[in-house]
This record gives sequence, C-alpha cells and structure tokens, in this order.
Amino acid sequence: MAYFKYKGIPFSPEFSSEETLSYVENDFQLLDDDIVNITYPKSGTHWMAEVLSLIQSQGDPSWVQNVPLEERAPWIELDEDLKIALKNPPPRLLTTHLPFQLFPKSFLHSKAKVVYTLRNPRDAMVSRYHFIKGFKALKDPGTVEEFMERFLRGEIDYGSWFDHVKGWVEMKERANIFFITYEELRQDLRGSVQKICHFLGKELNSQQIDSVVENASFHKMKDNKMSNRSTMPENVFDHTKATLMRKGISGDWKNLLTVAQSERFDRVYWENMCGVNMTFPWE
Ligand code: PPS
Repeated sequence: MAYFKYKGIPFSPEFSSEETLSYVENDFQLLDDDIVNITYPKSGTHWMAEVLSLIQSQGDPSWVQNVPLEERAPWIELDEDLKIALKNPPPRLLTTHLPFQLFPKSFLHSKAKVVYTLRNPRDAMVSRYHFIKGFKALKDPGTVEEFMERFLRGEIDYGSWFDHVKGWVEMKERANIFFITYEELRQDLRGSVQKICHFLGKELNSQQIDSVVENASFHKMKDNKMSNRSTMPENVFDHTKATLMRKGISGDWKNLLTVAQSERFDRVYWENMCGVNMTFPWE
C-alpha cells in the first residue's frame, strides 16, 4: 500500500488519516498533567510506554498485566488510538511518533511532560526492516540495501530519522522535555527509571522502583500479551513473519549491514548530524 503525505511526511493510510493528523496538530489540547512518550519508530516506544505505565501505577504491575499498552498509552496520530486518548481520564499517558512540526500546537503553552527516547538509528532501521515484514498493508521492505536507502532518504512512514531527532533536539532547553536513549535504558534501567521519576516529579520508593525495573524487562514484556502486540489481528499482522519483541539488544545492525553499507550510513549520518548540539552513546 502506498503512503500518503501530510505536510511532506509519509504516513500509512491503514492507520492514520489527514483528518486525524490535522486535528492532532491544530486542535488536540494537551493537558498540564499529560505525560507524552515520543520516539522515532523502533526506538523503544513500547519499552518507555511500559516504564511510564509502571511509574504511573507506582510499580503495581496489575495495570500493565490487564490493560493493552495501546489503551494505556495510545498513539495520538492513529485514528483508532486517538479516540481512546480523547476518552482516557487525566492524568493521561500519550504516545506519538510525530515529528515536532506536526505535534499538537497546544504544547507550546502547556506544562505537559515529554519523554523523548532515541536509539542508534542503525538499530532502529534494522528493527523496522524486520518488523515491517509482518504488516500486511505496508510496503515490503525489499533488500537491506533498498530499505537502507529509503531510510536514509526519509522515504518511510514518519519521514527522516535525522529530521525527527533534529526537530525535537531544538526543544531541549524547555524544562518539560527529557531526553533519554534506548542504550541508556539497556545499560542501567534502574538508574534511568530513577531519572525519569525525578523529571516527572514522582517519588517512588526502592521496592516500587524494583518492580518497575522487573516488569519492564525484555522477558516480562515479551511474555505479557498486553504489551507484546501478539494480539494484533491476523488480517493486519502476520505473526509468523515478524514480532515486536524481537531481540531487544543494542548493536544488532552489525549482523545485517555489510562494511560498505555501514560506511555509507556513517557518511550520511555525519552529513546530517554534524552541528547538532547533543551527543549520543553511539557516536
Ligand atoms: S514501534 O513499533 O515503533 O512502536 O516499536 P518500538 O517499541 O519503538 O521498538 C521495538 C524495539 O524495542 C525493543 N524492546 C525492548 N528492548 C529491550 N527491553 C525491552 N523491555 C524492550 N521492549 C521492546 C524490541 O525488541 C524492538 O527492538 P528489536 O531490535 O527489533 O528487538
């Protein structure tokens, strides 16, 4: 299925519409106690949604065990999830892959807190390359080479990784945005949870933090039907071809890209990222 473009950014018509995107950009009202989980796709969205859900429930796992992740932390740009977001009572958890320029304008006058999670774009690309194979409506990713070129040109839903990151990084001086990486979560989940709690102004005791860390682990999430997307209907997703909870590691790109492909990726990376006023663990 072909993408459609909204203000130059490609989206899948299966999940989003121009009407929803325009509503979200112009009319969606962020509330001061909203917490928004923002990522470029395959950067740890579900992981952060689980961490934030568990922080919200003060470490009690019953919410993540009984309510689907997309109901706890709906994606505002998706037609079906937006309806849930609008019905959920405050304080809301919201999720989005939107680039900054399409994010609700109401953000500029709001105290809503944003957690922006980044991941090495090579790993985000490889994760997506595998995951797309499961979606019946999405374009087949083709060869690794072909997919990488589309990724580097931003000809993929939600557009360019580089533009997404640069757009959000420009907001970094705002007190209500917190940046974290997938790599930091992998390296020190407990320390990361403590930092996120501090940013959100939520005081969890040591046992509650232990429970967040335990229940947001890769293995717990992989086994949790409410978080692992195994309930996506067969007509939408072929579960024999792909899975959300695939490997959950950093550096898997080294198993897929050739040396030449990796060098090409580096060149495009630095053409786009030199001058960006933030450093990342993969640089
Ligand atoms: S999506 O579809 O864009 O919302 O996907 P997203 O959730 O951003 O990314 C999916 C990748 O995140 C990995 N993941 C985790 N890694 C470590 N620990 C935990 N708890 C965890 N939860 C999800 C998931 O395995 C996907 O990465 P890959 O590299 O494909 O395994």
